[in-house]
Amino acid sequence: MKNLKKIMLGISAVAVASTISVASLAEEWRGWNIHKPGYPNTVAMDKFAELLKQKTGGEITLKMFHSGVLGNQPDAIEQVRVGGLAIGNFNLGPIGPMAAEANVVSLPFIFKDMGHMHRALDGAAGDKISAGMAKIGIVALAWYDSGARSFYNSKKPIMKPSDVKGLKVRVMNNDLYSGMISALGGNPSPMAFSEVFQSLKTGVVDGAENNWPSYESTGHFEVAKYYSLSQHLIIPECVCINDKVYNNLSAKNKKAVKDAARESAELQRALWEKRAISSRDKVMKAGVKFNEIPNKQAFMDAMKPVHTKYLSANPDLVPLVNLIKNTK
Ligand code: GTR
Repeated sequence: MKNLKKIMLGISAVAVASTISVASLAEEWRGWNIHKPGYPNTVAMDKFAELLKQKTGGEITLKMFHSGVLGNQPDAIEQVRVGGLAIGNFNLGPIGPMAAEANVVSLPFIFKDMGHMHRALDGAAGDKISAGMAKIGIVALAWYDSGARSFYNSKKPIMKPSDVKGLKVRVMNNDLYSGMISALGGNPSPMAFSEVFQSLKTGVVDGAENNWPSYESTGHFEVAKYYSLSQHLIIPECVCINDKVYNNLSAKNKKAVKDAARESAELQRALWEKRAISSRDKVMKAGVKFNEIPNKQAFMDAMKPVHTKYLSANPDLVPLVNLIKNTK
């Protein structure tokens, strides 16, 4: 009996020792994503997790939490900063208030189109934005697409800036967006993404702004049927990792993580292109009242004070803004 006890103790000691050694070899990360299953970002982040495991030979695994179940975006960004979460797929909009360089992408109409945004992000401006994010403890591994954001609401088509007058418009948490709505004479209402559907439905807000895929995936098109193609913001998104988690990796695993993120971004961009079209088709079929904006310059002019105010408060960002504007 005594011997059996000794044997059992021996076995459990071995078991404990092997668990410890496995645990210290393998890292298990948690990742945040706001979107639902099937959304391009969700599919791409799952692919990222799969590639990560493959490329690190199982040394790193990532458990993705989708649909915003781990909380709203500003809180999740904070969690990645402090290391409560390792990774997130974030829109640069809510990162902007924490990282000045990242905020320049939230100046309305700063990018002419998606191509311009890609060239700027993949070039010197992207490096400066990444450096700004690194200062707050976040490493941008790759950039995802998020299309162009346009206005939608439950009241009327928006054709000219004054049509926004008096409308309550939901925006993401960033003073630049509140300033943008105020500049048009509307009432900005900063609010978490998850609350927008109910707020549109009950009239807490009249409208919001987003790209086709988010307008569709959230069901906002069912409760705010006027979509007006203002395309006032083209905001990139990132696959972002906590800096300490990243910097503690071996050179080999750092490369594996970056490669996995970049490959997932290629997939995300390809899926995005298709989804932007299928989402638009779906909401049109569902009876959305769509309109183009006859004179976009009028919106650019009306939003100019947002640029002026921001750049006079942050003169050190003028060169970065010019770098973006001059990116061919
Ligand atoms: C989506 C974006 C999300 C979130 C959302 C919002 O287009 O992918 O990360 O920022 O918009 O409006 O809150």
